[in-house]
Amino acid sequence: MVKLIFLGPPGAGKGTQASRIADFYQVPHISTGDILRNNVAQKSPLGLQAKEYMDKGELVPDQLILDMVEERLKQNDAQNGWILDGFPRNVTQADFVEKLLSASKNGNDTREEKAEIINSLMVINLQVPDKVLVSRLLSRGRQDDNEETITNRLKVYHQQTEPLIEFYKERQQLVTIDGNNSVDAVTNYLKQAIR
Ligand code: B4P
Repeated sequence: MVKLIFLGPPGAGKGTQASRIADFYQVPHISTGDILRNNVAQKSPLGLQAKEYMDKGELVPDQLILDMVEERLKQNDAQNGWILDGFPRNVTQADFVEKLLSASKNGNDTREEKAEIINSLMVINLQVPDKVLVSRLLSRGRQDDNEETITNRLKVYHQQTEPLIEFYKERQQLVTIDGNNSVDAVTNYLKQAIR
């Protein structure tokens, strides 16, 4: 069963690659950024709260994100694997994923079974230098792709998300891929790396 997390700074190509790999393995591509942007477009209560954080390049508060992800992972299409793109983005969110994964379906799983479920997770760290990220994002031009917001998103990434590299390295779940290559080349590296 494919259970993948795409980790990486803003503009590393998480969305681009997660969508290709999800098509390849026929599993849902769950992007917290996309779900949030849909909510913003629909002016839902979640969207109205999330917008101010996204516009500033801040992380949306955990409580809003955790409920949203838990709901999404309960849906039928997510029962046989998934790709999480842009989630987790801090240690609280990573702890939450681990808790969700180890939660037993019937309460009877042995310790070994739980460990196996957690071990089935693979985390892809897409590495791209900051300078390249800024130029990619400026040329994409989404609402949150202006210089001030990009600078803050990178700062937030280095402070809050980058520590997850160590978190997943310790758990031997991390695979680092050089994302500073053509889109097709990165997809090929990923297909080779995913077991
Ligand atoms: P996201 O939607 O996750 O966006 P991102 O990190 O900026 O982009 P990504 O890495 O997916 O880049 P992409 O493939 O599109 O987050 C947006 C905001 O939502 C956050 O700032 C935050 O406020 C909020 N949020 C989301 N998840 C959250 C969470 N879990 N907790 C709290 N808040 C959360 O690629 C970028 C550009 O590069 C594209 O134009 C693409 O075409 C280009 N590109 C990609 N790969 C390339 C390559 N190999 N070569 C050249 N260009 C490439």
